[in-house]
Amino acid sequence: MTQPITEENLQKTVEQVVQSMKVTDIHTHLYAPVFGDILLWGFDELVTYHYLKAETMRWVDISYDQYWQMSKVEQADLIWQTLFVENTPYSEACRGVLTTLQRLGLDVKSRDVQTYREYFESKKLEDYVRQVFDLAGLKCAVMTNDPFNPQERTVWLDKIKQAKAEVDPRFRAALRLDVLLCSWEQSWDLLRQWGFDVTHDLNERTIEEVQRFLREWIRIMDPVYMAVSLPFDFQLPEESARAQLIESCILPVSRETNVPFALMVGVKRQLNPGLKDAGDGVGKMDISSIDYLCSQYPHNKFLVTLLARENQHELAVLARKFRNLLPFGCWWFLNNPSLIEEITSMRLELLGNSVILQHSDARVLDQLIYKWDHSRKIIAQILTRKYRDVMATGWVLTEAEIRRDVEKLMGGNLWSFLERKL
Ligand code: RAT
Ligand code: ZN
Repeated sequence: MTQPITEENLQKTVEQVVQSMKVTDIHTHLYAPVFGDILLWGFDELVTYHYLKAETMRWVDISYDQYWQMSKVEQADLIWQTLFVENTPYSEACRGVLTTLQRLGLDVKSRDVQTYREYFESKKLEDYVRQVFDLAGLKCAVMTNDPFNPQERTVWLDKIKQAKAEVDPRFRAALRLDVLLCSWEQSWDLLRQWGFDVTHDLNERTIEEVQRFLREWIRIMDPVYMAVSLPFDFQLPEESARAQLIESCILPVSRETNVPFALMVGVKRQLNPGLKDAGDGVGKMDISSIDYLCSQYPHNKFLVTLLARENQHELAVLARKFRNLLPFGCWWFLNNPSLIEEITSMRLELLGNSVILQHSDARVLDQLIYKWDHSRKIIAQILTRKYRDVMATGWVLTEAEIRRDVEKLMGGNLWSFLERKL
């Protein structure tokens, strides 16, 4: 273990370390089994992933409405026929389905959808979660928890809070605040119905009460962070309810409770509403809003991922300036091999080890398998190149040092960021 790494064993060692590292997946849309059927899994869910719906709708000659009227199984059959039978499935989302089936031990060349369905039907969810976590090499997955979602709320308030039950420790919460921040027109009234003394006008009392709402949900969920997905035209400072809620409510509570604020910026919401959950696009954001947050709130911690490729370099440069900013992952449309390669290389060159390289964004449990499989391969290749360059100077490395680096890059930095005093 402390033997120096040689030119000959470098690649193999890095691959082994990256392959075997148990990761913290900092952003997913998965749920612990206690949440019931909002945890998606199985063949039909895999194949009807919204990334694949968008790809299918480029080919088929049916209206969006006709598509949405189909049952889940019919949708899956159409997607399979269109993308896997009539075309070669090499888009990243298609290949992901194949990697998943293969790693589960299914015969991909049979193209036998019936057998695939039967395989999942024979599974018990509890065992299957364990199997997927093992195959994906996960220590824990951070969920996306919306206190405004009625189904989720009920589980938190009835099952977890009342029974004083622990959420499955493999799943950690993230308090997602899109509804509070981006739909104040509706959310203030819901808060009022839930007993918070708020008005539409963001006066002093309302601000105190929104803070109380946040503290209460932090107590209930014990989240790793509070998060919001923001549109590409997000600006701060600005005269809007959203900006005021961030500065007057989120940031003070985030600082006081040491629950960082995660900003995911760059969506063009519902660019094509006919596609529903597959209808969002991407736009370049003005990074000066993140400058503003990091410099004006030096005692707050920010986790940031941006959706536009064009924003990636300036985000890495900004992180060099502010230790309260931790960039993470290659998000959504960036979670493709060519872009992971580019963004990850650049981040390592500008930030060394002080970044979280990847998250899965899995919406379907089984996707953990392929998302981490594909990312690990690219991360190992890039790190091998980086270590080779360092070794070319005469620098000597050990396996323990490689393990230390990879642990930080694949989630460890999240936990040290949470504990760090600023
Ligand atoms: O990647 C996705 O599945 C997107 O639809 C979004 O959920 C995005 O990741 C988000 O968290 O808003
Ligand atoms: Zn997401």
